[in-house]
Amino acid sequence: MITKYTCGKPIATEAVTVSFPSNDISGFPFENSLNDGKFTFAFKMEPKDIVYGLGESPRGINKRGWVYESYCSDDPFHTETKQSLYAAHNFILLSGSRQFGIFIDFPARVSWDIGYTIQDVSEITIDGADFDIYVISADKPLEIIREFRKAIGKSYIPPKWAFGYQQSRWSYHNAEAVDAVIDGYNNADIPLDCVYLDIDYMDSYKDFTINDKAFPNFDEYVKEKQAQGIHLIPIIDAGVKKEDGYCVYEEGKANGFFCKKADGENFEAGVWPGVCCFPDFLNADVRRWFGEKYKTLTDLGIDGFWNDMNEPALFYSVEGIEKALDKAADLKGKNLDLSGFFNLKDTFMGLSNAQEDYARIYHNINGEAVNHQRVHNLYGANMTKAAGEYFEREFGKGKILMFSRASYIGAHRSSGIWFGDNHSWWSHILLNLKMLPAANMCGFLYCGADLGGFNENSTRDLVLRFLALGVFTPLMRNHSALGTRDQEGYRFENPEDFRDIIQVRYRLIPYLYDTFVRAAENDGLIFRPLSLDYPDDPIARECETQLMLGDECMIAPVYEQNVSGRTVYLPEDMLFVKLSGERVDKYPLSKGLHYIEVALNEVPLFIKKGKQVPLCRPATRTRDIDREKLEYISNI
Ligand code: MIG
Repeated sequence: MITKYTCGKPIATEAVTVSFPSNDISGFPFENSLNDGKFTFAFKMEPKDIVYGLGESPRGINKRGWVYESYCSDDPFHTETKQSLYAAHNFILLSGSRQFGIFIDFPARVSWDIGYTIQDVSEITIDGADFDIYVISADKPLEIIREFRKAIGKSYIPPKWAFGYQQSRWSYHNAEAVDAVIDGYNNADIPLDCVYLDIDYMDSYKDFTINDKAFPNFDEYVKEKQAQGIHLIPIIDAGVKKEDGYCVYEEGKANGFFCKKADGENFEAGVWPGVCCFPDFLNADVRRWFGEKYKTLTDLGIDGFWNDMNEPALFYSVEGIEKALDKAADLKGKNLDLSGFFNLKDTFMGLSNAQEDYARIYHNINGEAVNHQRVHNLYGANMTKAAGEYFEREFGKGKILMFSRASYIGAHRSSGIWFGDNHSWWSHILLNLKMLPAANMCGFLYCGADLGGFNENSTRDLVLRFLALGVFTPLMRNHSALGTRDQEGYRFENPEDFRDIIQVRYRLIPYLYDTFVRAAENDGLIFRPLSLDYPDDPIARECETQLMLGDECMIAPVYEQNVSGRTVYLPEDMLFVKLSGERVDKYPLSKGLHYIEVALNEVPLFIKKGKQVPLCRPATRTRDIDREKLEYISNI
């Protein structure tokens, strides 16, 4: 059962698609208070209670013992001391001595102190007095999640080829670089379906343009790649370059489609193209206009996109950098003492994603000027909605691949997400794993992290271990940052190890795709914490390094360097399977703790009793997968 409580006049977020009767907030069943325009409520937790949720956020599957903040942030350091990442997924679920789910439909800041200040108390603060809260109750945690998911509408299903292996890098600067990637994979006989185009494919970082020196005859090139079974996936950034004569800028300016400042002038800030204006995605007319811009690329045969920098990320605002430069000019020739120096340094460091800049932005929502800080968490979600609505109108459902960096619940209906700029750190394998069930709870089924790690140099073994988890994530994309070590599979010695891992993915695609579609259709989870399936098993309840996958499997990736395996907990007897290329080794294991050996070219998988998992024949492109020729790994 879902009970909705309303306070004030909430801004419509369209997160919830079912209409529920509104109850006055005075009836809200948790201890609460409304002070200084902020609403706070609290609940007590018993020692064994688990708090799940918050989608793409730092730290564990069990969110207890930390304070999180819903505030979409462009932060490329995903350390455990962070409070927010790129998304605002305001759903939590308490399970244990009692159970309930809570969804806070509020697009500005929410702070979630889940036993940080006081260990057994959760205190949640909503930075405003206009919101809806949905309290969800049911007999079992999984039913609570299903109720919630029913309320927020069906998850996005991408095209089938989006389950193929994808290679990205910032950037493959030109057609030769892209071809070298495809050749590298072809020559090593490693499967591949997509190559990504990062910002450098554009002309001066202008959305919906092509640098035709780097990619001459782009439309023919796209078709040539398609004939090779390769999809090119260009990036689209939120900021639109301010440049006279650039049609997107000119149209946006002429129609008043950009975000404004209080004085009615366009808000301007620097991102990759230099000074940019920002489409007002909170406005339906703007969404329609911007969504149709994608046609420029779909007309050329492009059928996949990733939307970036849509928190929105701001390197500096025009006002901010002027102030900083003035300050520096004032100091010229003066003897800077220590505090003067640090103050100057902080002034420049603080230019990016500055709160005072966000506070300067205004949206036009149905004719009303709304300050950005009130709707911050909807910006990226609505950018993605703009494109999603266009794709659905033009092509129907499920034809175009799209995923976004920033998101809010509701965006899961039109797009997937990726987990942003992680690091080539071993700890980020587990961070990736922990986000999966939480993202699923919030409706985001098509998701994944940058495999191999985005920032800093990766190593061969890290890429292989990361990929062995990525074999199971709907988005299986290797991506890395400018200036870091190359990490495409064929770049390392013995590329056949990469083939062994990625081939396993292709053999599993019929199974993974069906599991995905079933979860999307039934409002279910692809990935579940063990505790949801084995609530009475104390070891399963605390497991943070393994996940249940579909109705059949459990996964347990190796996540440390220089180890030949890991300890795994089986909550029941299972068949342990090592998959490597065409090889399938099976070891029946009993309930309990086991040390399993897993080589760098092997993917560990566990199959429950009474279940079987289909494997198709190996293929190098998804289009070559033959769903009729299946063999089964059976534990019946
Ligand atoms: O400021 O487009 O998260 O995946 O490669 C960095 C360049 C901008 C951030 C994205 C990343 C992408 C990068 N972008």
